[in-house]
Amino acid sequence: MFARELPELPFHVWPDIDDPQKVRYLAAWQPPENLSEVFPNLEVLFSVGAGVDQLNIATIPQSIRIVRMMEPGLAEGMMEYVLWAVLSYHRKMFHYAQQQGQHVWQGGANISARAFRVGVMGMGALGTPVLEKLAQFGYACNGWSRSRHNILGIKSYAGPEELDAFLASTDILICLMPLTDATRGILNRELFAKLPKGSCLINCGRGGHLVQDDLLWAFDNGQLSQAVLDVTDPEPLPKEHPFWDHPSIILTPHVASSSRVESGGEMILKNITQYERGFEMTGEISRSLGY
Ligand code: NDP
Ligand code: OXD
Repeated sequence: MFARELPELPFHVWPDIDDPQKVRYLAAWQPPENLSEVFPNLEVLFSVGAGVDQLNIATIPQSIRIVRMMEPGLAEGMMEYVLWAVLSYHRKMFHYAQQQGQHVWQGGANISARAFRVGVMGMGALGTPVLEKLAQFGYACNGWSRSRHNILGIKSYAGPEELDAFLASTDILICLMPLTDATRGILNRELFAKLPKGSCLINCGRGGHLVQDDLLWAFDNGQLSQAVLDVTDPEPLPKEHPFWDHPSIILTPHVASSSRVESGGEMILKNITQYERGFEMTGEISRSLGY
């Protein structure tokens, strides 16, 4: 793709990088810690994922711009995953899968999607299309983020002062925030206690958002009835970890979404072109906010 679209820009795949002094752009998940020693003339670091929490931003020289992945394939995958999890909870599919294991045939009522209030923490490149998709399916949708967002049909809550009101009107809580100093451990006992009793948690953000013991507390106290965790800390969890066999936890191995090769490559190409023309790049992070 690079050879076709930007033939004047030599493209190398690690570790076959030719002269590291000539490297101006790097696309990576976890680049080497001593980035500026390895690539002294690096100008832009592209994270191949949406998140940048895998980078040690403080050690990356200020002169290097950091750009995360924002591409339609990531959003599409996330919409599919969250829709699957919300529909499965609403239509009791996790419960029926357990029943099948016990050879039990016992149906339940047909409850409207409108009866479920879905709250998405993080109304960004992924949270917004997820909210829009869920609203199409009839769920009552709310979002919470640092700043207010105007999305048709979605109630937007903003900042710490509106978090309690958001939680009080959420039956299914979805975490789609970046992991930063401000959000680490945000899914904790205090937060769970503010949700209606028996709520469901879907964590597609990062394992570091969740305080694991507090999740077990929330089940023991009936505060939560179900969790779907696509991310854990560490990944994978140790074999003896209680989450593996917990009847109310569904674990998936960090597969909610990922960057797609074609559309992700196109995004990096487009950003390099923008950068070389002196324009803004899509997905450049704020170093002070950490996302
Ligand atoms: P964005 O940066 O586009 O959106 C982040 C959202 O979180 C924004 O709405 C932002 O608010 C909000 N936010 C950030 N900090 C806070 C805070 N302290 N309080 C309240 N809201 C906050 O990110 P993406 O949507 O692209 O991705 C989100 C995350 O999803 C990634 O960082 C990654 O961790 C995770 N992810 C997981 C995947 C998986 O497979 N499980 C795949 C891809 C991503 P505001 O709008 O006001 O800035
Ligand atoms: C990402 C991820 O951040 O896959 O893109 O988790």
